[in-house]
Amino acid sequence: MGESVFDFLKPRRSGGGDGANLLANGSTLTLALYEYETCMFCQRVFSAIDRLKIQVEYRNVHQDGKWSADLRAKTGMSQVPCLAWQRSDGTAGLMHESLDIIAFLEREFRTAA
Ligand SMILES: N[C@@H](CCC(=O)N[C@@H](CS)C(=O)NCC(=O)O)C(=O)O
Repeated sequence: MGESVFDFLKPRRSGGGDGANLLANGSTLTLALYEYETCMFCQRVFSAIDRLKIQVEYRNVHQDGKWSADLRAKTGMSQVPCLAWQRSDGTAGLMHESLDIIAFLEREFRTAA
């Protein structure tokens, strides 16, 4: 999508990249967030990502039909935000609900800094 004069309305974003985060114990936690910009529940997750300074791969379901199809196939729902997480020990999961996602991120990263 190109730049717009309304870009100043978009929430500030940090993170990005491949979503890989090195934890204090040496393991890796890789994160991807199914989202879209104007979803207020997504915005509070964006704020937590910014505050915790973590890496998250963004999967915008409005910009790329691949991600909306992927979300529906994996969860049977189209609700965002949805966090996909994967640990280097092979465990993985998917999580809906912005407040649950923020609590998960705070648990994982509050002590990592
Ligand atoms: N309680 C949820 C609400 C999420 C929600 O309502 N998301 C809306 C977008 S703002 C959505 O995905 N609606 C479409 C759907 O549920 O299929 C949360 O806090 O994450």
